[in-house]
Amino acid sequence: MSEPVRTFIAVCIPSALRRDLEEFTNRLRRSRADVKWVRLENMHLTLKFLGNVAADRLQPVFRAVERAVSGRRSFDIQFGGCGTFPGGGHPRVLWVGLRQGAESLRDLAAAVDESLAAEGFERERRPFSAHLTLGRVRSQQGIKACVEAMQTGIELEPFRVKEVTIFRSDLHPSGPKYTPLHSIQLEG
Ligand code: 2AM
Repeated sequence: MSEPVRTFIAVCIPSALRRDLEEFTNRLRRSRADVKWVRLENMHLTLKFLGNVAADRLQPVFRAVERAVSGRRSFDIQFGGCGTFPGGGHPRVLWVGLRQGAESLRDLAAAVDESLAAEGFERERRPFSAHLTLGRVRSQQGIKACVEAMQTGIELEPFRVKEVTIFRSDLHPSGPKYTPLHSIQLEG
């Protein structure tokens, strides 16, 4: 039996935008909050997290995502605004939201979830909330200043979502390594 593969499905972000996001992160870093910041190469928009998938189930995952994506058109996304999970006190996740394209992304995530559920994968129970994780809070040390710094907000150029990618995630002490396994193009 081969090792299971930690798997998730996501939209990739153009490298120029990831650089802009990193610049914003660098401003937040100055608060010296105890946050594990997402590395530039790891920034993405998650559509669905599957966790461990048996290696022989990967092909059915690819086919299910293909069915979900098939016939859907590419769409524009624009980042804007920041927030935390949970909102209010004791944030655990710091994120950038969408000012454009959130509904299209939600529809796409719902289609992917639905298609994978038909293959026997567990349905997402939480409502989809479009976000790009910038950092994960380790302790609340310095977090207030960091969240305050986030209030300046961020507004980036829009970009077109043209494909959906299935990634494997390998966890290492130095941080996760994400490897694209299969990409599926949206139409037009
Ligand atoms: P996040 O951006 O909201 O943190 C790879 O781990 C991706 O899968 C992350 O971007 C993460 O989303 C998402 N994900 C969703 N649920 C997860 C879970 N239970 N464990 C790890 N990652 C999860």
